[in-house]
Amino acid sequence: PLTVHRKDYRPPAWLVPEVHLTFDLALTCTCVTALMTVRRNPQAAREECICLLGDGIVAETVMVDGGIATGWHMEGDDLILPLAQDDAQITILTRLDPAANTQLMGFYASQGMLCTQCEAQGFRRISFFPDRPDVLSTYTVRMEGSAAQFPVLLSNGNCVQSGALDNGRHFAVWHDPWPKPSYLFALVAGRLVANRDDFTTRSGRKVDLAIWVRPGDEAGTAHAMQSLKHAMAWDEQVFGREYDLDVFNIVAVSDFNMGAMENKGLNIFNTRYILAEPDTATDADYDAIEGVVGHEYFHNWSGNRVTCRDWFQLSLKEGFTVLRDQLFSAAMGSDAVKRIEDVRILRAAQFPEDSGPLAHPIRPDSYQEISNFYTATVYNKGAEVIRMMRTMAGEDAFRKGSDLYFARHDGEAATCEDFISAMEDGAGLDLAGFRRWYEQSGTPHVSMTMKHDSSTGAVTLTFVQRLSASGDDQVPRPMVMPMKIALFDRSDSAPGEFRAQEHLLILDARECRFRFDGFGEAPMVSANRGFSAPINLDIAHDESRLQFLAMHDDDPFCRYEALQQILTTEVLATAAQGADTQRRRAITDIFSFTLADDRIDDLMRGELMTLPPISVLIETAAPADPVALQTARIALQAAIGTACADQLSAVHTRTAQHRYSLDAGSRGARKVRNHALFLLAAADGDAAARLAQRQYENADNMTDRQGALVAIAGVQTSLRDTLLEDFAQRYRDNALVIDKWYAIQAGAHHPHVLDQVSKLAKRDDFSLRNPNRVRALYMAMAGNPTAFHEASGAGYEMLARLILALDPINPQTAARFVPSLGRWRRIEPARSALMRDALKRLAASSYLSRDVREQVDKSLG
Ligand code: B3K
Ligand code: ZN
Repeated sequence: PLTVHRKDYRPPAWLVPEVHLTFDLALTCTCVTALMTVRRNPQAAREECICLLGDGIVAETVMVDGGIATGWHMEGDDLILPLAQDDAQITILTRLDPAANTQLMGFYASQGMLCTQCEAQGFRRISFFPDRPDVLSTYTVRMEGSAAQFPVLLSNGNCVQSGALDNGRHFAVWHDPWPKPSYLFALVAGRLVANRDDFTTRSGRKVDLAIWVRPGDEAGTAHAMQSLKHAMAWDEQVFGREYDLDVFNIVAVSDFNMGAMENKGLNIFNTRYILAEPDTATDADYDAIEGVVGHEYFHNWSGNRVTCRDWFQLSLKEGFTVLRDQLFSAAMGSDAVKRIEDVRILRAAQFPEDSGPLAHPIRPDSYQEISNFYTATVYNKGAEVIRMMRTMAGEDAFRKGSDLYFARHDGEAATCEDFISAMEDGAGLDLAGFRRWYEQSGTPHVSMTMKHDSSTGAVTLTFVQRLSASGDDQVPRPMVMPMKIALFDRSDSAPGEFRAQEHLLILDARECRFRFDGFGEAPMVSANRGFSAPINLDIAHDESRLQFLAMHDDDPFCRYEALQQILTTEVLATAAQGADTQRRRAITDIFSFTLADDRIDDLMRGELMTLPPISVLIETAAPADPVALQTARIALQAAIGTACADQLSAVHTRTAQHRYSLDAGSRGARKVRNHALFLLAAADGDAAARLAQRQYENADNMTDRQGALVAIAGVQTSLRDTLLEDFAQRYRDNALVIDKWYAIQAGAHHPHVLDQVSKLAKRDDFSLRNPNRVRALYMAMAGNPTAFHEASGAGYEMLARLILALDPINPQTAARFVPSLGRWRRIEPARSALMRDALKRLAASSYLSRDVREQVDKSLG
């Protein structure tokens, strides 16, 4: 397989300032005519031919400057065309069958509508083109087709012309004045209805907003529209970024490989990140919609106005845009809870990636298939790296840096290095050593020790980094990172009134030492506050320090973190050598304290009632017995549920009074209510099943109803089948809710879960062609230790069979399932061998896509 290397980047030999596309639309045969104005790039080495990249398409006609072209040839999928002059007009005709496009890349059909997905390399499945992000063109797109079948015709930019044609046909012409790379091209045609609104930018531009959905889905678009308007206002206030077209369209599509796509002026979304009503969407769904709508909107500047020079720079737009959406969601809701959620995702998804065979720097050095690099590392660790710059610079200086970046590179295809330089110049930072974060993979390990001298009152903190070598030079070098700490003086705090001054330390060497004076007694250290650095921080284990912080740290993240550490230690110890009553007692005391603590709101309380995710436990225990960890985790829930039964029941009763709304109080109530139910269910399944049934039946919203169903799905009771069946009937017409129904069953701790997954896969409403449905069933299965890590290896086998069946249909989505098997190094020997066997069987398959091949080879390697 061909490996692409970052160091091989060369500027494009030919530029394409202008593109005119004509689409003659039909579900099984769409005719595309591409007219490109091309020009030699004076900045690049001279090439006699232009290389027009293709993927699975055939050129029916090739013309140059109005005449039939001769002398062109194919090299694999690509069209090589000799050009004598410095300028030319190239016309190429291709014919596509969108209904047969099951990969959902390029131009495809979904439920009777036609749409595109071009990032990263889908445009070359539509037309031959220098399909690379550093070739920027202005696009004019003409679509024509049956007015009955495709009443709505959309593309990027503004609609400049439209009208009726003969034979029930019509047309529309769209023009996007902003030069863009081909990956941002989009087209949608179909029977759609719009929720319309408008937004006036701060300089007075009135923007028409529309969210397009299938008829009947309009009512579900209100929250997405609100989120969009909030995002537009927030980006003006916080980043000084204004929208730059007169229309902004969003279309929701049921068959989509990822969450959404930021095409210029025409975002295309997975329906699951648009549609929400109280009866069908949970509070978490509402939050995800706000986050993704914001994310795609923010790309208009971080991604579209300033785009990427090449795909190695992906984190330039993704890391930055994730940070922007995180800050936006924090501003719209709870700062504290948002930070905790973001770190939990990082730990659960990115840390395992970074310690495994698929680890890569946020700016990778090579790839075989770029689709495999839309990872938690590029996105979430990328966001953490830019967040560190912000922490070191401070908010105001960071804003100066981002302003300079946008001003310097507007209209350009930039690099991560450009971003770092703009931050240095604009924010006044020296990021020389910090650049290592872009070069080095792996989660840094830092250990901290404290010394206290009672005669002088001096406290010394020493931070030591464990260094690893990687990259070109193989010289181990330290990472530079901001470390926020606070020291709590044990002697001078009144109960409930613990306050300490926060310090921002910069760690920039293998070993760093800091001295603080004035402590008669050894203080308690709260370190890496707000998770200021995305690292593993080891501090000599001290129960009393952790217990204190878990109840009193005024940094919400550190309070959560202290409790997570206590719980993790307990689960690991129980899995290895059984429960210990004294440790248990300390934990249930903290839970009891937390349930009664009126200094925090319910949203925060809900975080503190959450046990560490199983993937974090596996990562920490390595080599792990996932089933033993799962059993120990449930046993701990049961112990908490038993010890705190009265308080938990009281919480469950108290929160039943809340009326449904989306405000923090009401959401918080639902959150603690579900967590109370989960803990009670672990303790006493039968009693909790009756409680869950009542919650299910009285629910007037999906958070309550789904919570009840999740609780009961883990209990062996006849009520389980009754409620699951009721849910399926109640929501049979709503695909997104039926996805939840699949996921709840596949994710349940239940002895026959694998049989149930097999049965679900045979249902009529299960299809390998719908990524949401496939993910609902199999991602839930792969994340459920009871199913995936079943001792016989049947779970691994099931996933391998899925990958083989899905690969010829949708390689991008198939490849996403490989990393679960790739975790074998972290698992105990017997299962580890079975996981490797499954990978080996995949590797031996006669047909594998480039997507799956790369992930399988690397996972074994
Ligand atoms: N930029 C798109 C991701 C496209 C992935 C294609 N394999 C979504 C986003 O991050 O906003
Ligand atoms: Zn993005």
